[in-house]
Amino acid sequence: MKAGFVALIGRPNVGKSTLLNDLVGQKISITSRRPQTTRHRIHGIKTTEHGQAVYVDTPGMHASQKRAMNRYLNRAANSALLDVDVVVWVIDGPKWLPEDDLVLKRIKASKAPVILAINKIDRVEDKTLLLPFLENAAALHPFAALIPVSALKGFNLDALERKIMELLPEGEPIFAEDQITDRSERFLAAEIIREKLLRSLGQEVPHALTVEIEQFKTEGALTRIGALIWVEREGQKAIVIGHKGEGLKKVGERARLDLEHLLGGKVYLELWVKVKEGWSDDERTLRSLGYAE
Ligand SMILES: Nc1nc2c(ncn2[C@@H]2O[C@H](COP(=O)(O)OP(=O)(O)O)[C@@H](O)[C@H]2O)c(=O)[nH]1
Ligand SMILES: [Mg+2]
Repeated sequence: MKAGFVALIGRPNVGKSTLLNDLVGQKISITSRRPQTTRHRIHGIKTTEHGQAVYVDTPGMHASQKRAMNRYLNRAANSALLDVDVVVWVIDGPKWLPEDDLVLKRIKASKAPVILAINKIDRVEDKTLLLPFLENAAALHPFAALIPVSALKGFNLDALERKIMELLPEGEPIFAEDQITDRSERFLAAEIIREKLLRSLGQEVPHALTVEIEQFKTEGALTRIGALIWVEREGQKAIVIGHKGEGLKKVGERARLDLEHLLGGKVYLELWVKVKEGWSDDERTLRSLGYAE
């Protein structure tokens, strides 16, 4: 049997979390086009007859270190590289940005074998572009493999999984065989609410937003969840709530459906929006809101 940790790393928005959910076969990590969708390291566990792969989803590596939140995100991403057996570096098709160079530097410092996963291949219309790109990429690092995939369409993931299994060390399963994540239902609930917010809001609010679960109570088949949505300014609060409360209502409805699916029962969800100025640039507040290693 094989067993070990597999880090999914790369710059923001390349599809790391989509890939994690696909590999595990269940939605564990939230996804959106917005920056900072993934803010935590999240384990997704996949056990098969060949062994157990513990995938570690990470925040995107990015250049900005300005705010405390950005520093936290980079720490969480970088430290994931330290103790893993295999690294899957995800890139966005043949689209190379300066932040990919930053990731390259980081993987050079890691001792684990690296698979380059060229994702979003469904978007590459002219496949002849791919070959010269792969040749150039192969020269950057002694990769264990270069594998074109589409996390969204589920294309070529079996090849990726096979290569990962091959590279994992021999060992006994690390987690119980039926466990699929290391995160609590409470954590997943906060994330689901944040995903619905990210997907319904414009460009400006995502960085300023976090969700704190205040109440999580199971009463038979019903779960009562009360959550605080923290933003940084009054204007953002108005945007989240929306005209006559419609914005918040939609977010609540969408989140409730996902939560009922996750928990397998009825959910009673209450959301409040509150302002805490500068929460994302204050180390202590960040820790109190769960942004701690
Ligand atoms: N077309 C296409 N879009 C994808 C693919 N994988 C992910 N995406 C989209 O890319 C965006 C970012 O995905 P996400 O998994 O959150 O990226 P992350 O920031 O690297 O975790 C989302 O809108 C996904 O639906 C893919 O294979 N093809
Ligand atoms: Mg992500």
